[in-house]
Amino acid sequence: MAPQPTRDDKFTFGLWTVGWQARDPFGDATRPPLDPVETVHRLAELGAYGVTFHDDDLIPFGTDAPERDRLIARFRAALDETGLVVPMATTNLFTHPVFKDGGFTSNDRSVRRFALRKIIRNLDLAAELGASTYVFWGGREGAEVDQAKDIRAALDRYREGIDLLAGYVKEQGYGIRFAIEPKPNEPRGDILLPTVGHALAFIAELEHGDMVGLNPEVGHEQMAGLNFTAGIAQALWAGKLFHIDLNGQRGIKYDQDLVFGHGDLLNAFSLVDLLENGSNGSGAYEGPRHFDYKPLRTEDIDGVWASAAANMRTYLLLKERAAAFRADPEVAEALAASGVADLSTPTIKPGETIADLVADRSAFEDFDADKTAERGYGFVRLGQLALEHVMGAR
Ligand code: GLT
Ligand code: MN
Ligand code: MN
Repeated sequence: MAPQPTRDDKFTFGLWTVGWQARDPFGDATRPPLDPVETVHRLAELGAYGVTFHDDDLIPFGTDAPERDRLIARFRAALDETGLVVPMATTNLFTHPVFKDGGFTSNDRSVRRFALRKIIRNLDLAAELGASTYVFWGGREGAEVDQAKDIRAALDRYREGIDLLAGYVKEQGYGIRFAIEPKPNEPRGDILLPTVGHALAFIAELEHGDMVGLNPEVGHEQMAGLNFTAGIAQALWAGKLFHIDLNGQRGIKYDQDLVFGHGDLLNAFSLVDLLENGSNGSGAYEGPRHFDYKPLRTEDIDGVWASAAANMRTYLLLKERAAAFRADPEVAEALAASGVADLSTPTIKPGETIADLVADRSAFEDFDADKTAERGYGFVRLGQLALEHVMGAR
């Protein structure tokens, strides 16, 4: 029986995902534009929970005020009719040529001031529409030439901008938190805050770091050759997984934005297992499951909606597989044999001091390193059990 998505699954999509007309650096659009109102209706029919947008996805750059109001009103009406929510919004600081050297970190101060104003306007709209997360993806914040960008000054300006906006959100009393989305490169040769780790370190330097977390994307970490599930685990550990962009990527190459699971399927499995079962059998992440993918350029409009459904179906199938994995007694036995739960025991006993440790002969003088090294950890067995569950062989 095919799992059917429901609102409770909290699946969300960006207007720019299904709405991507498939223009790429080598070719023209292969699909007509999609009306955001139609997108809302189609996503609702497919069982999605919400929709997200950049300012310019909803209101084309340069639209005058009355037309802006009209576009917002009809979008709002579609949300009301369908019950879809807007849990997240973001700013387009990358399409217009004015942002060719970045928004927050352009060498041109007037561009930086314009970027802040553009964000503030859309933050107000995001709050009006009830969004609780505001994403910052800095695709143009970077450089190709080492001498062209003073990275430390750029980070100063990035911090200045994020702190200024965070202060504004607090002042206005908006129930919004910020989520920074790392990416190593593309469109810039090198992008600032390239990975989850860099972004976490940046957040630690902020004045308003308490309301700033992450929106990691599967493909972006994988473009850097990193393990996405491990990165998500560290974001959770830091209390900073505010949002997530799910998609697929096949190795270190350009950003593919494939359907979720259409890449490293085993890592997608461990990711869903972590999100759904990560905290002692209950979910480690309660936020939206946001798909940030691009329907392949080869697809027509039917293929677009089929690919949207595929993201949700893959997630639900992996969720089923993860539940089966966790319920399998052989898995429980293999986990125990591997000592996975033993890592939760603190290395130092309660009340033990460093002097006690130094006095403990069994920890060093009498410790038989060679004997202890004979232990096999059985990790391959665990990996094989995971793989067999993914394949539906167990
Ligand atoms: C852009 C990018 C995505 C970001 C979006 C948010 S825009 O499509 O490729 O990864 O999440 O700005
Ligand atoms: Mn991407
Ligand atoms: Mn993304």
